[in-house]
Amino acid sequence: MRLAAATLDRAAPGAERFGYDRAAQAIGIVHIGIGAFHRAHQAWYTDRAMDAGDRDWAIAGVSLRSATVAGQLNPQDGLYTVAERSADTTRLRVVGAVREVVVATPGDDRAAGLIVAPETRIVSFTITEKGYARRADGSLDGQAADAGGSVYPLLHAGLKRRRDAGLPGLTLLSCDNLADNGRQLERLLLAYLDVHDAALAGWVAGECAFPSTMVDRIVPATTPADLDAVEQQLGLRDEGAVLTEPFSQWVIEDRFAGRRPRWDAVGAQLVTDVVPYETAKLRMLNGAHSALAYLGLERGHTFVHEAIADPALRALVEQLMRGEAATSFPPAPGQDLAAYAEALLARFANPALQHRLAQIAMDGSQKIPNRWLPVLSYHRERGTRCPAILAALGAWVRHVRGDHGKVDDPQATALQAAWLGTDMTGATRSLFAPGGAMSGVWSPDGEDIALMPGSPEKRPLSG
Ligand code: CS2
Repeated sequence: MRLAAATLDRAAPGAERFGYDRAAQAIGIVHIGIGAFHRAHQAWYTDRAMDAGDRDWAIAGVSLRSATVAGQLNPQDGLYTVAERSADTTRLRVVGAVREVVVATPGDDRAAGLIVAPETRIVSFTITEKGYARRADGSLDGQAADAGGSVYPLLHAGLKRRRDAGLPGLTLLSCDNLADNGRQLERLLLAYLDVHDAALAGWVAGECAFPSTMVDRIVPATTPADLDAVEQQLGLRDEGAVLTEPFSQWVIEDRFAGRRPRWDAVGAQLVTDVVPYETAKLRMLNGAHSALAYLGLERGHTFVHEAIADPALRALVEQLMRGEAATSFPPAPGQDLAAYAEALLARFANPALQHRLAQIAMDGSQKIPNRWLPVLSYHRERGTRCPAILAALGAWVRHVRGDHGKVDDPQATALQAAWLGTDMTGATRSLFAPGGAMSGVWSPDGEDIALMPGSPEKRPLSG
């Protein structure tokens, strides 16, 4: 029997669930990119905020490309389970915050209609790094921004109708792993509107707010075996279940255009400056993740917990986090980066998560400029080297050649072209050269390249 409003009473009594009246809640949030991460993170916070008495923050999810999540959640009345897995237990919570999922297809204006609804106060985003249609140097890629599945035409249509209806502006809340994600979304959206509708750009700049956020929860892609395990424990079939770790963190810049949910009542941190948290997270957690992905795949590992148990990789990740990333920015008062590194190592070691390195290895061209390159550039200016990040960069350059199968990256063709008729050194140079897939960002020089393990053999580390 499938999870849905009518069957919820049959869920196993051990599963936690919301206690508020779902039908009485207005939709206050439109979330674009309703993948597993949103369901295990922002929707989970919102659900608990409504449980704590906050009202009218039901979420309408929007998918920009695929109908998969709509097919999972709509037959279940939006209900799904978050399964928190540690080494010895799995804790379930059925989340009621999501009302419906709409697929934004050309010619169907339901998604824009959600943005125009007067009760909508927040439009939030988990569209992944590549969803922002940025070139490597951070500027808007106009062609990608106009392509099918892009978020920008939808925002254009929805915000224009909102302004024309005389409704107040919105908070546009980026929840993706980009440095200063709020400012980036604002800059990119205004660049898009400047070309298409300059008057609307003025209205958006004046009436909308773009807080930055740091989001953190490890959410591996759900597998069929995970769905079976949740079914066993819940007593109902849930096609939309998501698996995650017990840990979760959300730091939000308190700069909203109107009212906001009381996410701070359920553990989120509302702060005036997100940057130190976001920088630590991107450079230490995500930077270590990407290093584990490319180096771990080369060493024959499949999962994060296996890679971090490999002594050579463990030592490299400690050097990357503590010696290179943590020394590359000023921490906020009271921010303990040594303890943060320790906690990250423990999270990576969680064997119950089965977090695939291949999932993290995707879209490297979009991730590396936030995770590794600012650290390398910081240390180069001071004349210090980053052997761990350079080793990881070497593994990434080999990865884009296709060493681990098809390269899953919006720049795959350009990345692979860098390898045509050349070796590791030549490929690295041409990736970062003007016109290369990574041009316009920090680029390694001869000395850096010399430090990148250059041989094409599969096991470049000792140990
Ligand atoms: C990972 C992130 O796939 C990746 O690139 O590094 O999804 C990571 O698991 C999350 O940012 C953790 O909060």
